[in-house]
Amino acid sequence: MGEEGAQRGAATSQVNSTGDDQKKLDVLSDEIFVSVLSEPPLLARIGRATGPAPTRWPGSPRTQLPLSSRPRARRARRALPRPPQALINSGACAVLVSEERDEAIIVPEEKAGRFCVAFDPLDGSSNIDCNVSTGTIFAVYEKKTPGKLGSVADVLRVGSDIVAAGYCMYGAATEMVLCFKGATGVERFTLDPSLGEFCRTHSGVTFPAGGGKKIYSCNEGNSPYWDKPIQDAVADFKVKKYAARYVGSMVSDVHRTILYGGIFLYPADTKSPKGKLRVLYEGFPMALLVEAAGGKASTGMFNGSVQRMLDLVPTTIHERCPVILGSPRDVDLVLSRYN
Ligand code: AFP
Repeated sequence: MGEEGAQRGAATSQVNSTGDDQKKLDVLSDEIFVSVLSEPPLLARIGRATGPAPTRWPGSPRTQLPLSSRPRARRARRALPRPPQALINSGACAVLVSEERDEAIIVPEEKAGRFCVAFDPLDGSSNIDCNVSTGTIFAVYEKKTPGKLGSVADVLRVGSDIVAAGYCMYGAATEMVLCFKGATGVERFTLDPSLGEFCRTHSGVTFPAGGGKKIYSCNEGNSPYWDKPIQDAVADFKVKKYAARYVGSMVSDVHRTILYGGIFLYPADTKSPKGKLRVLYEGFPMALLVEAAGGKASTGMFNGSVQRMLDLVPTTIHERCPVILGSPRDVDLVLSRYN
């Protein structure tokens, strides 16, 4: 990133809608994401693909997707339309929820489209300054409220209503992973910077058979505050000689979990009874992807019961929830501790 990149990583001296420190790159990513959503092709493709039971990403193996390639990002930064204007011109979106904005963006009726998108434009941004991988996470809903105008009710609904979800990971390569509701396996795309396009590299990706590598991934510094079943389950993993791996960027930790196997946990604790991660743009999209890949996603004990993540119904757009996801082998081990 160099000096300019380091400056973009610098904090804005503000906190975002969920109380986290906000970096300049958080704000820039939010603006780019909203700007990109002003261009209909991606959502139009999703629209074509979301029939009654979408299971496959449409198109050829070399699928062009207009997400944040670097040239595009630079163009967007130079001539960035103000977000409401971009949405007015889109025709694709009815409601947008961003981690970086307190309120949902409701697209004016005359330009409102069919989809609602909740996104964390730059997840893991506390890792920017030390050059550790970050990502973007998003979930797509179909608008359900009658009439043209959307409302927050279009995203405050059960997680299993999501029609598509995905993330981008900004690591050694820029990768994008997507799935549709009902899919078997997730689709992997890698950015080819020479083309400025994402090229599909793997289709129908699932967890390794049998659960894969024995890896548990959590912020163990919080362990004194966890409930006993979580403490006992993590102790079990150690007895079973699991390796600990924790990046602290959810995209990176979940990506590794899907590809290698194991489990990722950010459970509730006595300091944060609702957990840390956000339902709409962290918990739900990752749960849809993990389930599509043949894994499981649970809240652990939350509001008095152990729940499947996608059965939650959020009541506010920036709500948090505990997250326990990964291979069935390992998630079941954790959940068995609640029996
Ligand atoms: P930031 O975007 O503030 O870096 O938060 C990242 C995150 O939401 C998620 O990506 C990580 O899994 C989790 O928080 C890490 O939280 P801890 O720093 O408390 O372990």
